[in-house]
Amino acid sequence: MAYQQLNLQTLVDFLKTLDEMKTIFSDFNHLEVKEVGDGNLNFVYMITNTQNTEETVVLKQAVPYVRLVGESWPLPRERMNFEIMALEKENELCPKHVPDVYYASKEMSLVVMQNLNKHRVLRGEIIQGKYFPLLADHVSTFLAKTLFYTSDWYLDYRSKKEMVGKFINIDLCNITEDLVFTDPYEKNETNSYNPKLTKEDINFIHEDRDLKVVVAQMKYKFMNNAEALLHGDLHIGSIMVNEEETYMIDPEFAFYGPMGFDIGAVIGNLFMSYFSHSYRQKLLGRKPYAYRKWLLDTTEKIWNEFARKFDVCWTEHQEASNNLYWDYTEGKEHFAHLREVTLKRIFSDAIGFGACKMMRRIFGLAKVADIADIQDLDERAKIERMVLQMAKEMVIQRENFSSIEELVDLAKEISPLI
Ligand code: SR1
Ligand code: MG
Repeated sequence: MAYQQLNLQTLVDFLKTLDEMKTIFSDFNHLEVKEVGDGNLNFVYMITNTQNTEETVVLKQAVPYVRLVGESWPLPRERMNFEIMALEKENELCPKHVPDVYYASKEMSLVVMQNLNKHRVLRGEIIQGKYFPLLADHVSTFLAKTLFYTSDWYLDYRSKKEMVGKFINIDLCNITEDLVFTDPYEKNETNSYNPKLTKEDINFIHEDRDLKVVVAQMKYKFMNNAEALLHGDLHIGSIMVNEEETYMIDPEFAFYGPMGFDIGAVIGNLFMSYFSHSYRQKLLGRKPYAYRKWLLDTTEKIWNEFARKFDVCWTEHQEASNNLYWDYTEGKEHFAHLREVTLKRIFSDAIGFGACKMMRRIFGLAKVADIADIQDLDERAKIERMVLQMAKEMVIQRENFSSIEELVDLAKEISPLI
C-alpha cells in the first residue's frame, strides 16, 4: 500500500484491511480511536474495542517531518524502518521488557503493537513522585541483554557487521549529533533558555574550551564506535512502567554505537530527576529525602546490576562457546581482566554521554518536563545550575570515577540529600 498519513477518520478502515488485526479484534464496529502521542517525532493512536477493552492496540506512524516543529523540518519517514527492526531485535533478546509487534509496514511507515495501557510513561510517574521497586532490575536486564548480545563479544564477525549495515540510521543519528553534541554548547537558533539563567550561567558551558573539547570527543565516539545495537534515545520518557512491569519503547534512534550512550541516557535522566525533586517534593507536600534517596539508589543499582548481568552473559557465553579469543597461558585471569577493563571503559563512556544528555536538556531544543515544567522560573534556574555543574564535572572527570557510588556522591555534594 502506498504511503498515506492516517488520521482519526481513516485509521479504522486501514486496520480492517489487515489479517493480523482479525486475530486481535473480534469486531471492527466498535473501535474507539484516540490520538495519544505526545512525542517529538511521530503520531501515535490507541485503538480499543469498546465492547471488550482487552482488545486493544497502539498504532504509531511516522510522518515525513518532525512533529514537534512541523513541516518546516523535513525528516524522512523511513526512520520507522529502524524502529521496526529494533523492536523486533530487542523483543527477541528481551521479550519481557519490549512491546510485541503485531504488524509493521515499511511502505506505510507504521507499526501496530501491544498497547501498554496498564503502564504509564516513567517520566510522568517520577514527576509525581511514584516508586517502582523493580525498575532498576528491569532496566539493567534490558541494557545487559541488548548490549551484550548485539556486540562482537557475542556475535560472529559476519553477523555483527551485517547488523551494523542494517542499522545505519543517518538522519536520526544526525539529530543526536546536533541536538546532544553540538547546538547546546554554542549560540544556536535551536537552543532556548530559561530567562532566569544569566549570561554567566550560559557561559559556564559556552565559554569553557576544555569542556567543548571533551564534548567533541564524546561526539566523535558516538559517531565512530559501532559497539552494539543501541536503543539510541533511552531517556525516561522512553520507558513505560507499572509496579510489576517495565517496557522500553520508541527505539527509532536505534543504531550501532557505543554501549555507554544508552546507559548514560538513563543515568543522566535520573540525576536530573534527583535535582528536580529538591523542589518538586515540596510541591507535593513531602519531605524530599525519601524519594530522592530512592532515585539515587535506583541509579546506583542500574549501573551495578547492568555490570553484573553483562558479566554473567559474557562468562556464560565464553563457557558455552569456548571462544579462544583469550586463550593465553593464564586464560581465566586474562579473561577476567578483559571483562574488568571493558566494563570500566563502558562506565566512563556512560558518564560522559550521560553528561551531554543532561546539558542538552537545559540549553537545547527538546527539554525535560521534570525541569522545564516548573513554573517558578527562579526555582527552575536553581535546578538547571545543579544539572550544569554536575554534567560539567562528569564529562571532564569521566575517567576518574571508580564507582557509581562516587558519582552519586557528587550529586549529593551539589544538592545535599536531606
Ligand atoms: C527533534 S527530536 C528531539 C528529541 O526528541 C527525541 O526524543 C530525541 O531525544 C531527540 O533529540
Ligand atoms: Mg522517542
